[in-house]
Amino acid sequence: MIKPDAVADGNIGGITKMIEDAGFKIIAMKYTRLTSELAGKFYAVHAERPFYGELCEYMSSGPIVAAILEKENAVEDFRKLIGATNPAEAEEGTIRKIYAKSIGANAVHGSDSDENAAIEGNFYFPELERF
Ligand code: 3AN
Repeated sequence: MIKPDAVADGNIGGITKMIEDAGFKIIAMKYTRLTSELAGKFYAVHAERPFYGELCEYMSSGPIVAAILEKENAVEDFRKLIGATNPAEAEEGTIRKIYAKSIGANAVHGSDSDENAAIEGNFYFPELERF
């Protein structure tokens, strides 16, 4: 996902270019906006975390871009490309180092496992049978 801060700042193109240049193939992509309720569903695994309410509010604060990406070793390589959750700790050249504003408004989301990638892909693209 390209998060609301990055979409609002006009960074869809820059982030998408970095993703493609890193060898990821975009196999589905959608510009959309979550309601707070849907954001809560997407981030249900974080329901017990202190920042959950803030996270759901933020993720529904503006449009986002959801995409399914394909690559060998995609989960690990994408997390390397996006950098640490907190942009202050993200390595030079990572998407979050370049585009993220804070630990909450951190420009992008990437799935943390193949299993969650399938669940999250299906959340946005239920019409794609392979997910
Ligand atoms: P990541 O997105 O790097 O996998 P997670 O899974 O630890 O990070 O956190 C999920 C999302 O919750 C993050 N993308 C981030 O925007 C938000 N988040 C994490 N920690 C905090 C925090 N301390 N305060 C506000 N938001 C947070």
